[in-house]
Amino acid sequence: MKRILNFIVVAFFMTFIGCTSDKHTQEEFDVSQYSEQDFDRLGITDKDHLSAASKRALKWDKLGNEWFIEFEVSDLKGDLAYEEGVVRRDPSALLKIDGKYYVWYTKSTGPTQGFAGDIENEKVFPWDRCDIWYATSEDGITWKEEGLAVPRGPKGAYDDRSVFTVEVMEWEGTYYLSYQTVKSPYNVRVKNQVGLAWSSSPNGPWTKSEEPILSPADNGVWKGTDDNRFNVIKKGDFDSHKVHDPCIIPFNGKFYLYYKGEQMGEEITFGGRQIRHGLAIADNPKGPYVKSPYNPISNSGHEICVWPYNGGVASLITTDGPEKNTIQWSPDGINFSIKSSIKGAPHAIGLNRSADIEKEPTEILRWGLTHEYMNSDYQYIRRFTSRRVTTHVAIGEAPKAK
Ligand code: AAL
Repeated sequence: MKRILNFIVVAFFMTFIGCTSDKHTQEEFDVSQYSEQDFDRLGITDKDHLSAASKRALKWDKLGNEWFIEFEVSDLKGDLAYEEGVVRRDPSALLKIDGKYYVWYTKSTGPTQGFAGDIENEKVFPWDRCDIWYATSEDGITWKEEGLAVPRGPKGAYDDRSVFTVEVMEWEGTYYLSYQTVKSPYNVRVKNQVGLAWSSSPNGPWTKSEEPILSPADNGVWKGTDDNRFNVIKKGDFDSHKVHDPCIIPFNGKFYLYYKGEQMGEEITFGGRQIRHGLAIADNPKGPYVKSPYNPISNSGHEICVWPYNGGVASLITTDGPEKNTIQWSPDGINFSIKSSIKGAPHAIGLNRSADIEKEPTEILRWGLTHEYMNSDYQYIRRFTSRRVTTHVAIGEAPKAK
């Protein structure tokens, strides 16, 4: 008897839950806020049976296509053309100063040996044993390498092994370079930090911060003492191993430092490497930068590519994670949502900060710099252009009447 009673109670609850959840999803979606024209344009004729896809389509902000673009990549000329034996990669944003474009980038020479050999004397990555160099151009195509901007620090300093992957910001007449730093020895488990340098001229001289302005979270626990980054007892925050790709932009009266986090015990999951983006905010360009409690602010992406747009911040998400190859926007610089998907974007983009950014959402992406792998030893800087996709007509077909 007791068993029968139990069965009736469970069955009742199941039916109840089933009904309410169905009712709930129907109720949640208010069709009255959409016009007949919206339904017609989306090809939805049965409003009582809306699929999840139809609901998403109806909720889409605006049925425009101004966030959708395609990219092309081409060679640069002059000193930034590919050079045998030289690594030039991860270009910063471009600043236009007195009629010339300026770019900063990672530079080193020689091949990469990796971690298996003599890490004290060899190069473990193409971005190991690097310094930050800069170049100028009048047209963005032919570049002149001007020289060293920020070198590695002296032995024992937090940046004594490599300084690389730089971004630039100009604020009230001062130029700020933020970049990754590694202290020797460059083993697999070494933590990567972020440094800052500033100058009143884009040509330097640069003053470096005495301490890093951002460091990995300290709450992961390695397992064992082997130099293996996959073996952990506890992974810790999304940025427990490395803070990378710093990019500072002035936003809402503060300074927003976006960065890529790498986690201890990284796995391949959720559409790629466990790469997420974080944010740290400061009142002054030199910091202190405080990590946002909302981190991570993206579960996808790789190199940071962010720009202010329409009172918020836009972000191009590439390479890793379930939302790779999308452009996203957030009204507050923290809560991003997808605006478009793209076929695939150039990596490590250096944005043209002199673009008329409010003209349209992707105006800043009309052209800029990127890097490409000639091979695993050598990378070089190239140019990208992008265009909006506005028509799809067959040869000889008349376009839509205006
Ligand atoms: C890049 C960046 C960081 C990584 C490496 C060099 O494109 O994400 O800089 O450390 O690859």
